Order: sequence, then C-alpha cells, then structure tokens
Amino acid sequence: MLVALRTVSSMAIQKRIALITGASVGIGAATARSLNELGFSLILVARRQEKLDSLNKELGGGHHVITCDVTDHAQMTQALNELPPYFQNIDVLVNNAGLALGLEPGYETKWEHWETMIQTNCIALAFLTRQILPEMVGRNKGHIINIGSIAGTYAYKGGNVYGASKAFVEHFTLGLRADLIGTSIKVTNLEPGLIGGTEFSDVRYEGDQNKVGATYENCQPMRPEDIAETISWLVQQPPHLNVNRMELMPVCQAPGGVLVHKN
Ligand code: NDP
Ligand code: 8X3
Repeated sequence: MLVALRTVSSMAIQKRIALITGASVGIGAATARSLNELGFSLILVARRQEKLDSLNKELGGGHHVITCDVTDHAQMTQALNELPPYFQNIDVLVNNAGLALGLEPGYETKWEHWETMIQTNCIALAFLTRQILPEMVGRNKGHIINIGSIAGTYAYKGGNVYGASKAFVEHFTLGLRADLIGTSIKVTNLEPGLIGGTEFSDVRYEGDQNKVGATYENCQPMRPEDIAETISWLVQQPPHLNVNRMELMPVCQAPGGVLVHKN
C-alpha cells in the first residue's frame, strides 16, 4: 500500500494541455490566465521571451515557453518536435497570434503589411493547425479555437486584407469541422469586435497614440478577459456540443449596413 502511494505521488499527474499562440500580451495572456485557473498545463508561444517568462512565473511556473515567430515554419516545427513528453498531447489549441497593420485604403497600403497579415493570420495559423491536428485525430480528442474577428464577416473601410484574412480563418474553421465529422474533435471560430487593453491598435497604428486613443475614446470596448472567459466556457462544454462560430461585440458596437456614395 505504502509502495503504491509513493509511486502515485512520484508520478506527475497529467493535466490537460493547451497551446496558446500570441500568449505574451492581450487576449492570449488573458486566456493563459483563465486556462491556468481551470488547471491546464500551458504551452505559451510568442516572440517576446521576457513577457512569456514573466507570465509563466505569475502563473506559478511549470508551463512550457516557446519563443518563436509563428511565421517561421522551421522554428515552429523544431519547437514542436522538442516538446517535452508531458506536453506532447495537445488538448486545446488556441490560434490567437495575429495582427492588423494599417487602415489605409487598398490602393495606398504597404504591400509588406498585407504580406505580414497573410503570413501571420492565415499561413502560420494553417501551418500550426496542420502540425498538431494529426495527433488530435490519432487520439480522437481535441479542440481548436481560432481567433477570427467580426472583420471577417463585416467589411469596413481600410479593413481590406485584415478582414479577408479573418474571413479565411472563419472558412478554414468551418471546413475543418466538415473534415472532422465523425470524430470527437471540436473546432470553433471566435469572432470578437472591439477590444481594449491589448496591443492590437498600437500595432495597427505603429505606435501612433492619437489614433490608438481615438479608437477607444467615449465607448466601452470589451476586455481581453471577456474573450478569455468565453474560451474558458468553450472548453468546459460537454463532449457532444461544438460551437462552430461565436460573434462577440461590446454593447457600444453593432453591425451597420453598407456604404452609399452620393455626389
Ligand atoms: P495583441 O497585439 O495584444 O497580441 C497579439 C499577440 O500575437 C502577441 O502576443 C504577439 O506576441 C503575438 N504575435 C503577433 N505576431 C506574431 C508572430 N509573428 N509570431 C509569434 N507571435 C506573434 O493583440 P490582441 O490580443 O488584441 O489580438 C489577438 C488576436 O485577436 C489577433 O488574432 C487579433 O486579430 C484578434 N482580434 C483582436 C481584436 C481586438 O480588437 N483587439 C478583435 C478581434 C480579433 P509577440 O509580439 O510577443 O510575438
Ligand atoms: C479587430 C476588430 O473591428 O478592429 O479584429 O476589425 S476590428
């Protein structure tokens, strides 16, 4: 009896594993905090190591940090190949790393901005999913949560490639669900609107604080915690239920029609 107890206490108890991209700040970091509360062991992915390390420390340590640019396939593949055994069976993949760059009309935007958005929001997300999905299928277990956007559904001026990249994420999500019919694997596209308290607008406006401030002034946007709590709810749903798409907006925002130009 004593021997059996000793053996159990010396084995690491396997918790559920969640990999979160873009975990250094914003929605990703908030999601890490929420899933940590739920008892997940986390794989935290982003480029800024000091932020990931300090988050890991804040969460009590023991999570796995991957400092990596998600658009670098070689780096990502190596990091996945080098996952410690405890972290190899990923139960929840939160494809969150993403960005908008600029709000110029499509005839003025920088081509490099378009390329970076497509590389990050579409190609990196598809690549990572392709790397992780076979293992989920092998175990017939897993949940992929993609962070899309209302910009993937509602076109707005200056949204051009950002919106198109999020439309890709939405359609990719629904296509995967179709591929996975007959399995127990869940796939969800989470489509938030305006969220404050992240670096999203600092990145979009390249640090122009007037534009960042104007985005959130005189309204109450959602908080990253609102999205994290939604993800927390999603991963606690019973096995028979899949949320295909979920659109979230703050009360101060609403979808609003099409444009008419009059002379
Ligand atoms: P933040 O800018 O605060 O966070 C973005 C995260 O993505 C950071 O952790 C950043 O980490 C990471 N990231 C970006 N590019 C790369 C890369 N090439 N390699 C690795 N990590 C990368 O933005 P949000 O938290 O607001 O946005 C998260 C997601 O939510 C995005 O997909 C965004 O499109 C979406 N979204 C945001 C909304 C909003 O209003 N904020 C609304 C709807 C959707 P690091 O820089 O350390 O690499
Ligand atoms: C971010 C929301 O409205 O700025 O995806 O495109 S919005």
